[in-house]
Amino acid sequence: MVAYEANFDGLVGPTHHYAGLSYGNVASTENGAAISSPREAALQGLTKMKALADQGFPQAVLPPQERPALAVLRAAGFAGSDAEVLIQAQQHAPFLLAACSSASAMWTANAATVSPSADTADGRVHFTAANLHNKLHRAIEHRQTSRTLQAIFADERYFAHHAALPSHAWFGDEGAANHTRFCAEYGQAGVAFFVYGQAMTDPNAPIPCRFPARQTREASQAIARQHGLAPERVVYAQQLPQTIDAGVFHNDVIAVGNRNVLFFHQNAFYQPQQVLAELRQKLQAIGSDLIAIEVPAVAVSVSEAVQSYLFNSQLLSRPDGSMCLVVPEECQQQPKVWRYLQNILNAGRYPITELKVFDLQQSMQNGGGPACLRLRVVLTEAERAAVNPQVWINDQCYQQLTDWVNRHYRDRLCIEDLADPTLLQESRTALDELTQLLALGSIYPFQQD
Ligand code: SUG
Repeated sequence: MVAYEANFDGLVGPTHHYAGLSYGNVASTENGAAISSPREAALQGLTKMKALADQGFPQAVLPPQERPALAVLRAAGFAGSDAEVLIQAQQHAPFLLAACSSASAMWTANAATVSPSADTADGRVHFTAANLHNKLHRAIEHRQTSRTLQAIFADERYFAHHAALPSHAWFGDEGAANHTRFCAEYGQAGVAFFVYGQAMTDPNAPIPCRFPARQTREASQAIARQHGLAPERVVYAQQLPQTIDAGVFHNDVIAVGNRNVLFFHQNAFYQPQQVLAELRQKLQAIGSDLIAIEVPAVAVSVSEAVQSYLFNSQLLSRPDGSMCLVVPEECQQQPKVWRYLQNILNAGRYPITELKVFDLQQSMQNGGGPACLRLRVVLTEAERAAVNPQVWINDQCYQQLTDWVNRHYRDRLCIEDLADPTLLQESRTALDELTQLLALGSIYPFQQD
């Protein structure tokens, strides 16, 4: 069956701001007091989507969530009119207000784990919304994420949706950011590679001591089971705990894979030889040879990888089999990283033949690079035809969304603005119009989550 990979990028929401909400994510902590530009953030994301769509890569968009999340503030005991709730929250629980206002759903690599139909027992594309249990501002995303995914991938003949795993540390799940699918051809059975930070049932396995491990092995195993993946085509690997402590809060900050290529840092995995051997063997069983591009720590240190987001790149296949690496501008600004990338291109023995550089600074300052901003969904022609057609990025959709952003988004936002009731109103008006532009139906039950 012929299939291809489509990228569903998150559209940055109108409340995008910096609040240092993600302990363990270095950029988030460092920029906790910075002033944001929601408009610029959304336009930067749209520019990437349009450029990749223009190059022939299937590209779609996922809408933002309603923020501030008034229902969560009310659940925390704030009462009265919306304006009163916002003001009280700002006075008594500013961190909570910031968390409830985060536009973090933009990082759709964390929206869900997706298994293509070629890999699942019932031959449907399976989605499990990520519970994002480790961070409050992210743990409030999954209900809306499920509604959104169900509205876009609605046809039950092709798509199966699973609610997020139970919200408990045992099942900490961060979605596709810790999941890579390897294959020979997108439409053929592939190998699912799940990378976790902590195994709750293995007291002898090492754990990070400074920052939290967000993904558990138990969560990954539960997803593999409910998606009906064949155990002989699944590999579990632990992240090296020291890299989590160095700011690698998701595997996609230290490794990226596509088809039979794994581009990764020497310090990405615990017991890397075993991990690579199992991957190699399971890929061989499906008729594919793993190409492992390992970046040594002497060439690029973990800290340089975290600063530049070298591995938070998108590795995209062209029809001729060559690949293009989509990197953030920060890679160009880091001489060692840039040199390393040139060496890869010049080596002539890797499938990566082109680099595409994007300015994603607004997202990067919160620890979100090109790969964080997209959810990969492998689709056959029939499945593609069953996707809500309005979400595909083309000239018209891009123009409409750009106009929409320019009409509704603020140019500047700081923490103090989050209690402004007009921001809530602007946000609701914008989302209401967006549901019409993207023909999504009533996916936002304002205030009910
Ligand atoms: O969960 N940052 C996000 C970044 C997510 C990146 N995604 C992937 N690597 N796939 C996070 O840490 C920062 C929000 C703030 O501090 O305002 C934040 O949520």
